Amino acid sequence: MSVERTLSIVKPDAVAKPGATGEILRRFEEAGLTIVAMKKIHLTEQLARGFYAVHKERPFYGDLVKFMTSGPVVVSVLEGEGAIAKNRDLMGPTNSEEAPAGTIRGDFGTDIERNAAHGSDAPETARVEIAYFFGAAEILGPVEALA
Ligand code: 3AN
Repeated sequence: MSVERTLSIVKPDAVAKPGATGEILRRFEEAGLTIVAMKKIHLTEQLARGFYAVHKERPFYGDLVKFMTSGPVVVSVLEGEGAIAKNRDLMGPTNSEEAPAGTIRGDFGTDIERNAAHGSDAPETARVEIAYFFGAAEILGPVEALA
């Protein structure tokens, strides 16, 4: 396995629960993932539509955009060995109704839409999603990389 970076979003439903953001970030760190970039933002409709553009023909697209713009989110870049799979294991299955207790989606989500967290599903999507939210200078790396 190699060191990877993945994009994480703590979604509006989880951010709205007191203590949930901190607990989710704690789980990432406990699993050996390092937060190399992070910000709390309220997505505009345009940003949310663009992020989920692959789903634009799906029937749930409009509701998903509405949900993702309903409150602030915490977007971060997680780095570590096998970070993409590790993050997805911590999140659990997409549908919170099917996610076991102890997973992020099981503990903090409600259903398939309000599912507490997003994580990139592959190296290529991780690259695209990280670049969607963060410029190179906003991601922790060797100082020389910024020179
Ligand atoms: P994942 O985030 O687990 O990779 P995707 O990429 O299939 O799941 O779906 C992206 C997001 O779209 C999900 N996180 C979920 O919020 C939403 N979504 C997926 N399928 C549905 C559905 N059938 N109804 C409502 N929302 C959905």
